[in-house]
Amino acid sequence: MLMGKPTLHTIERYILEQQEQHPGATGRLTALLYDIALAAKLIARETTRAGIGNILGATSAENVHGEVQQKLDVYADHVIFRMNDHTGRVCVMASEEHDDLLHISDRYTPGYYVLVYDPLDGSSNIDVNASIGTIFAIHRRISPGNGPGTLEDVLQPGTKLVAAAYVIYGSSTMMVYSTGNGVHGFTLDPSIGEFLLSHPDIRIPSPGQYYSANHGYEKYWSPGVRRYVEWLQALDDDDRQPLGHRYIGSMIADFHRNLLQGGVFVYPYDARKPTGKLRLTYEAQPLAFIAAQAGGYASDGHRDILTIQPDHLHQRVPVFMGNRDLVERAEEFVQQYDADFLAGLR
Ligand code: FDP
Repeated sequence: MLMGKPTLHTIERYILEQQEQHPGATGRLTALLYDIALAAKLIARETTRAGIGNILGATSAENVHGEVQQKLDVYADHVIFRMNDHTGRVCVMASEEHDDLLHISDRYTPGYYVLVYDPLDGSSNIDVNASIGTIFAIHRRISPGNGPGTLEDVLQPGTKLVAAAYVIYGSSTMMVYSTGNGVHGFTLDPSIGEFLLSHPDIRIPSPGQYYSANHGYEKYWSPGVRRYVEWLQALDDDDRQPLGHRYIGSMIADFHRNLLQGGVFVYPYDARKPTGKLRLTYEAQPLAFIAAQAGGYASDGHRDILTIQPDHLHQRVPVFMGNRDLVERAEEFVQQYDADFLAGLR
C-alpha cells in the first residue's frame, strides 16, 4: 500500500519542479545543476573508496597556495572540469586548485554561466577519514558577446550569485543547494545512485548551539576576536549558557553542522594572516549565499561578505558565518576593539 507515503523527490525532479515555477526559465541552469550533481556522485564514489584504493595520499604537486595537493583533489578538479567543458552551458570556470581561469576549448560553444568551484575542501582531512566537501558557485556572464568568459565574469560580488551548492562527503553524502529560493538538502542513496530530498527548506535554528574556531591560533587573535569568543563562552556572565565548541578543520563539515543545528563558524584575520585563510570566491561567497538563504548571515567583521567586490582570483577573506545574531555580535566586538590591531597589520 503506497498511499500516505511521502513523495520521493530525486534531485533532478526537485530542480525541475523549481524551474517550472519560473515561466521564463530556459532549463540551462537546471541542466548545469544536474551536471554538478553527477560530478558530485563521481567524486563521492572515489572519496568512499579512498582508504582502499591507491588514490590515498598526496601527490608531489603543490597548488597555488603552496599546499600539497591530494590525489583526490586532482581527481575532483578534473571531473568537474570535464563534466562542464563541452556542454555549452558554461563560458568560463575557475577552480581553487588553479592559478588562472579555466577556459572552454574553442571546439565547444561558450555558454551563459560562470562556474567557480573548490573541488575538495578540507583535503588535509582525507587521510584521517574526516568529512570533506566540494563547493560550487554559479554566476551569469557579464562580459559582452558570446565568446569565451573573462576574469570579469568570475570576479563578481556574491550578491550576483545565481546559485551555490556544496557537497559533503561524510557518514553519508549530501548535496545542499540554493538558487535563491531557500536551501534544500539531498542525501545520496548509494544503492540506487540518486540524491533524494531529505532536508527541504533548511533554516538555521535559533538559538545557535555551537561555535567553530581554531583555538590553536588563539595567541595570534586580535583583542576583538578574543573578547567575542569569550562572549560565546559566556565568560562574562555566570547566568548565560555558553555555546558548545566544535571544530573539525574542514569548512564544509563545520558549516554544515552549524547550518543544521545553529551556530557560528569563525576564521578571522590574525597576527599571521591579516586577511584570514579562506578564499572569497571559492569558499566564502557560496557559503555566505547559502547561509543567507537559510536565514543566516556572513561577515568579514565589517560588512556582508556577499557585498565584497573581489579584486583577484585567489583573494582571502576573514569569515564570521552562521546565525545572524551571533555574526552581528562578532561585528560589534571587532569594530569596537580591533581598529588598532588592523592598522598594525597594514
Ligand atoms: P584545508 O586546508 O584542509 O583544505 O580552506 C581550507 C580549509 O581546509 C578549510 O576547509 C578549513 O576550515 C580550514 O582550511 C582549516 O584551516 P586550519 O587548519 O588553519 O584551521
